Amino acid sequence: MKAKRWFSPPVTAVLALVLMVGVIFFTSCRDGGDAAPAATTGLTQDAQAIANERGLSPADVTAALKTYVPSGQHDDYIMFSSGGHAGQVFVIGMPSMRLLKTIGVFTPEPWQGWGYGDMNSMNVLREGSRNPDEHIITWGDTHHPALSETDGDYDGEYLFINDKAHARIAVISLKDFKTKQIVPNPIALSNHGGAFVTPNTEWVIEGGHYAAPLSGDYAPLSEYEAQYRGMITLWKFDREIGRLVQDDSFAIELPPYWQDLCDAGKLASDGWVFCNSFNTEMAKGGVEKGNLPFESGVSQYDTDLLHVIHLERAVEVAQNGGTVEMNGLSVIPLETAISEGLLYFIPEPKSPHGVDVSPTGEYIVVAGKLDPHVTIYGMTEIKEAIERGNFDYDEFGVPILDFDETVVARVELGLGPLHTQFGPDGYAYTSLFLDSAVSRWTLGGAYADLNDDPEWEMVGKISVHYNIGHLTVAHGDTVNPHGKYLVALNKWAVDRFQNVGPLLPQNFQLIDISQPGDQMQLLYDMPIGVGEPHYAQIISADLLDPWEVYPEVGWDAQTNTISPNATFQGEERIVRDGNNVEIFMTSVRSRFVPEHVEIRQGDKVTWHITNVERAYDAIHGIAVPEYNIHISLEPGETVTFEFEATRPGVFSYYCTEFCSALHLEMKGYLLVQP
Ligand code: RUQ
Ligand code: CUA
Repeated sequence: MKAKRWFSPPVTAVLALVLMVGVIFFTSCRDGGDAAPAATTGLTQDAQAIANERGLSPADVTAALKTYVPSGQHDDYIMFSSGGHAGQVFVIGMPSMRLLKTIGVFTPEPWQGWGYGDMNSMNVLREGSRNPDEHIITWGDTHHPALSETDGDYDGEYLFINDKAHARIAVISLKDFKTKQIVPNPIALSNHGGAFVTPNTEWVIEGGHYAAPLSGDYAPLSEYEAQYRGMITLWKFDREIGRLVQDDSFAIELPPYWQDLCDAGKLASDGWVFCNSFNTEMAKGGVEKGNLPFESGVSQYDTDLLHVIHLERAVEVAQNGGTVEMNGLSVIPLETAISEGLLYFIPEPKSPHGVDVSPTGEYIVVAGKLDPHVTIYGMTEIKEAIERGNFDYDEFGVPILDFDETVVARVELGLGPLHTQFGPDGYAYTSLFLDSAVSRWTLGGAYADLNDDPEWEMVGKISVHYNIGHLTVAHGDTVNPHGKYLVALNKWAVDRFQNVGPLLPQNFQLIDISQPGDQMQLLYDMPIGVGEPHYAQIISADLLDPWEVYPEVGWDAQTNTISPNATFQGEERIVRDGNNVEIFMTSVRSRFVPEHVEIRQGDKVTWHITNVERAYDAIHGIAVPEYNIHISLEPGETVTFEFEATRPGVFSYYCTEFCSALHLEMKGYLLVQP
């Protein structure tokens, strides 16, 4: 290992850069073309004085220069981060680390009117609830966002994310950054191995987590081995309609181990899926009864079992009727999965967490929380071992491939390795939870042409603050990693920020990984005061092509067509049919039409409102406070909400977005006669 020590350039060198930029700026801006020495010298002295006054080191100054994005300029990359048990998605610009948006997904979000009356959002939340007549679920535990891919790289069209708590997957369109669908898994209690997509997004992977009877029925823990099961679901994604289609999806029954993270194969491993598992001990807990607690019960064996799933073959089996139906979902029974040769296991180091497929698809990297190494399996070796066919079997009859025959390398990195991402230059990056560090290592044979002496070895390590979970690199899980930036998603912040009470933010740390070897520079700490984020993906901003305004006035964001309830200016009206009242309203700067809505107590009100604006950023909101209604009206959008006028009285409805100088005048009266 050639450890090159990197010395931060002295402040003067950095300031020389500032000076040069200043000279160029002044030169190009002035007619005469002659620089203004006084001004630029002044700039240098100012910057030096500021650095001195604020006690900034040369490294601080370079970090500031690398992250600062001036007003009016845009970030190069966009990070989509899970919002953890806040149930949302954060959209963050990079390298500025500015929060651009929080997308309401599983959790209602009032600014966007998500879950506060807008029938589209209410329907998504309702359909996403397992027993909607009993209760609508209004939160989720998001872990893993997955950008849609074409040919194994992000295409900027859709985002998927799992809800571990309720075994659900959500679909978000990146045309309007709105959640379009939430699907509850009909046979699972919880999920952790989702969302991950296959290289062309034909399938969205949802791996389970804690084993339970797939039927959802009761079974005592004494029948764990017989009645409890794991599962993986392959959701078919229809890109045309932008929805997961349950009728074309299927699941595979798995032994009652706890399946953990998954990843889709790509290129060399295209058509395969990999999932970790833990609790292959099938520990049942019950510390209060004198049993081993889960924490030690599930960590007794030296190895757990990497699940290697032949997706291509599973699809054939599912399409040729090799499934049974369970709660409306097609399921390939475990014995069929075994007999059809679509499920294999390989021993993997104790308590594995992340399983990550390298950009060429050749290597499958497993990090075991209780093993200081990452273990790298070769797809060529896996296929050969399956071909040879001399298997061991687990107690459910699943063939187990030999560890030594399928492992191509193990690299010692440090304590608590969790997740791995990749760079464009043969580097891999692994988060080390216990070490609070990110390690950089070389993927031996993978990039023989890029490295003189391809090795499997660690080449650098950088401390992070503190207790890193996931890490993410720009396009770092695709066939085309960009490198450049890495974000450490740290669970603990401890002393990094002002104390805001005992509940602390998490800490996203931006790290510059553009230089080789052990040169990695910490650039920025971003507190995340909503939590708790798990995984995030970083996409080049130029791949996103969202709408500025909806394509046409009267747009229904859910059907992606003109709403039958679209209302155009001059057509506003209130229609009564018995005690059903239908309102067709428009909004434009700065009025609602109509401004008086007179109804009677007991009326059932269906209220359609169209924002007829075509100007970028001309948003209106409408609040009807008595009924817990708040709607966001984006330019062109038609929204419907409903309520029953239970109480007589005078209510005002008003616009909640500061849309114009006369925004405060944008209101109306809702008069409910007794
Ligand atoms: S995760 S604990 Cu390390 Cu992806 Cu969910
Ligand atoms: Cu419209 Cu304020």
